[in-house]
Amino acid sequence: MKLNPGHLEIYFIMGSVNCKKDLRHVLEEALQGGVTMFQFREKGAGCLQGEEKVKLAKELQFICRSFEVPFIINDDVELAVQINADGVHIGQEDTTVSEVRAIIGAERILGVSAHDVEEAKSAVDAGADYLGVGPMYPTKTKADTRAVQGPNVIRAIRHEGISIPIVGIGGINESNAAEVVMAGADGIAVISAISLADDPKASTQRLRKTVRTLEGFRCKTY
Ligand code: 3NM
Repeated sequence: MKLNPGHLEIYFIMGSVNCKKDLRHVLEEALQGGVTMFQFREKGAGCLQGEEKVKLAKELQFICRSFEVPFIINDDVELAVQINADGVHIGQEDTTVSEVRAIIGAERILGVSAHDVEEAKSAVDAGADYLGVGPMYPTKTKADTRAVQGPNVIRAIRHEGISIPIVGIGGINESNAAEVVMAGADGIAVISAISLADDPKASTQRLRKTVRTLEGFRCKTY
């Protein structure tokens, strides 16, 4: 599947440890609310392994397909190829961008986490399709994040002429999503703002409205 910037408006990320309800239902409600891309990120204490992980991945992939929303897998390149996922997201610590591209081919989406201008430039040069930039704000969801960057790092990346799709990530919610988009992001990547919401559908709808409303006002210095 080819990526278009609209896919990144509301990028929902989740694994089995990120929600209190059945995560299949949470995903369905989020998709009904307008999630534009989904990443299966099965990480953290108590996360599923082996066959259980594969089974859950296939179930979530099936749900995403019924909404025609890209299904991306965090880190696990082998699983992505095995179940024919739409793409892979990798961090700076994982296998190199060009190695992953060689394995997944040109047709699959490749996302890379970047924390500063240099990392963004090298990810683009190596063939990333989009960048996840963070953490924008403090987050309780991921323990080993880098220092909080704030939306200005996205502005700095745009000022360097990088034009590929970007999402901000880390601590984004309804009260700060606008700043991230204004800084030049195509959208926002969130875990807890949707996975732990009382009403994932309504939260997604509100987040999407914010991102959409600001579309014409984004920093586009490239
Ligand atoms: N990556 P929440 S922050 C998975 O900075 C992840 O690269 C980050 O969860 C980074 O939306 C993060 O609940 C956690 O804050 C995002």
